[in-house]
Amino acid sequence: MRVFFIGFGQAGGKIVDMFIEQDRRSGTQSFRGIAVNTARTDLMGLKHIELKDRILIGQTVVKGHGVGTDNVMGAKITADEIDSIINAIDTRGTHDVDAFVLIAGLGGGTGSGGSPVLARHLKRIYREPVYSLGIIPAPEEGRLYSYNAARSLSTLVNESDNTFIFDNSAWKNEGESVRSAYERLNDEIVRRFGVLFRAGEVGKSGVGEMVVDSSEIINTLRGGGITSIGYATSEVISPRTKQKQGIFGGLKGSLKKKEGTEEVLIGEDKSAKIIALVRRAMLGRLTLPCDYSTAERALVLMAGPAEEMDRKGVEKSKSWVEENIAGVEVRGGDYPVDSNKVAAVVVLATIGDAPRIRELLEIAKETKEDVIKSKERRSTMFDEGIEPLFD
Ligand SMILES: Nc1nc2c(ncn2[C@@H]2O[C@H](COP(=O)(O)OP(=O)(O)OP(=O)(O)O)[C@@H](O)[C@H]2O)c(=O)[nH]1
Ligand SMILES: [Mg+2]
Repeated sequence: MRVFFIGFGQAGGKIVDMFIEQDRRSGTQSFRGIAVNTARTDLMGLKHIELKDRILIGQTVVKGHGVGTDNVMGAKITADEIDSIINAIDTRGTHDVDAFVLIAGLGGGTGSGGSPVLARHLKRIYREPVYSLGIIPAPEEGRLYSYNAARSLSTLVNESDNTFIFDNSAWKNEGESVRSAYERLNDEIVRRFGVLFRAGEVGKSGVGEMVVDSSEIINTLRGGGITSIGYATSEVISPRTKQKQGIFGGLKGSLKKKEGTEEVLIGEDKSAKIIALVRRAMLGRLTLPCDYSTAERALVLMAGPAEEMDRKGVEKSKSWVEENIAGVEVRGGDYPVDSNKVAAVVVLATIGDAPRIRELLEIAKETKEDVIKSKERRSTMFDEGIEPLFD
């Protein structure tokens, strides 16, 4: 799908920078991206987003030094300078875009406050869906970050067509600080969402067995609310590689390769392998740990060498996912990429329960006692009455 990314704040900018790099490397040219920030040094630190696509806002207020975790100020600056942000987006071209994706760390000031404001305006102006990818802070970052994230999130979910969540605390290792883990976490984010967002684009590796186009992604996300993503990969020994290596001749269809504790089969066991991979993706660590059985819709995506793709495998995986989620709408497909791995992504759309979201909202409620009821909500998860960032 053709995605226009907007990285808001430092985390958002860095992640969009990586998506742009990934897109250049893969040669699909399906991504376009800009970074918006109140801090000049953060923008200067980016590597792949062109200089003209790095937009500094709030210069008259904070002189390029950032808003220092004040997300109300982040929201205000964004609202005041919304015309120049929209203008920058327009200038980059939006006619061939399938969706906008806003990315921000929700615990700070700029991205946390600014992304819901921008989502609201983009939705008013463009017909294409506006999705957000919100990164939620780990508890160790402190209550202020959780409070910021909870307020931003409830507003963001209302303003976006769907909100993907990545939970930093679920992804950092025991004993590792969140900060030192950023690079690794960003890599995990871009790998997963890269498989999802590149779906439907025809690369140099050709078309899939069961083509999935952007409308299927859009329909999966139609319910709004919060969405979590599962991902798993396995190595392949493709016939091509075998020939090249010249040592596996004659074993086609029965060759096995050990990957971790799992035996990976090729040849006639293609569909069994795909089902196993999809199960691992959905039952493993999700971007937002949640009860998958509460998901309203799902999308199963496979990416890998063309000879590894299998329609039956995708169909069977879809049925398995359908048996395990609340809703009955499960879509699926595959697309070839030039890789020595097969990747499966399971999109669990519009989930009904996630412990970390509840916890975040609880912290925010305790932190702010004079809570007011938010007027309009899409997600039942926000029935806790957290004060929104703006009305
Ligand atoms: N996964 C990940 N999370 C990050 C990264 N950088 C920051 N975060 C998270 O995002 C939150 C917000 O941080 P920033 O993106 O630096 O904040 P900002 O939007 O620039 O806002 P201000 O600096 O306060 O103006 C932090 O509390 C972290 O939870 C990163 O590189 N990767
Ligand atoms: Mg910053």
